[in-house]
Amino acid sequence: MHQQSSTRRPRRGFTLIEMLATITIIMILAGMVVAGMDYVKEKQRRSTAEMQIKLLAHACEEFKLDWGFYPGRADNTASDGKNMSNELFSDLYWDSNRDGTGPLQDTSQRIYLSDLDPEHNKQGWIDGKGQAARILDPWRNEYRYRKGTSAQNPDFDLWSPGKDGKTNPDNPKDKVNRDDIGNK
Ligand SMILES: [Ca+2]
Repeated sequence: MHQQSSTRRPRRGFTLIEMLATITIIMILAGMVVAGMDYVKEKQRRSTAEMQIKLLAHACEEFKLDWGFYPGRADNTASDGKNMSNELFSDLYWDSNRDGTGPLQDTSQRIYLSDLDPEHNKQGWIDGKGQAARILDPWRNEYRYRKGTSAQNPDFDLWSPGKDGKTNPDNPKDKVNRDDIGNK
């Protein structure tokens, strides 16, 4: 009886190899969870951008119905659409009749997209205060806008440079365009 119990090895817990294997498996599982969450977040950001572009594009069409031209000053035809989101903001929300008075003083002017109200910032897309505000995509980059500059799209182009924040509308084959959202 005594001899039998002495031949049984006492349990020593995990060996180093077992510990390493366990930790590795936990890390792989955790990595999969994080990757899965990133994937879902990215998908959400993309669909948010698609929805926001639709909102803005619709407001641009409403603006055109009233004024006969699309938002943005005609002399500004930056082909990369940079630094134009403030002009969209101004024409669609802040000062659509271009008389130099904002919505607080000028209550008679039309507001084409109330979601651009910087006070409520319903979409979380407004950067900056008052008339200097810019419109950002879900990756916190400015939406790109240009009008009447491309042969494919004679009215206007409105797009997000996507997750990489880069876009090259002059070369459709450029890799940086792959994650872009919207028309250009
Ligand atoms: Ca891009």
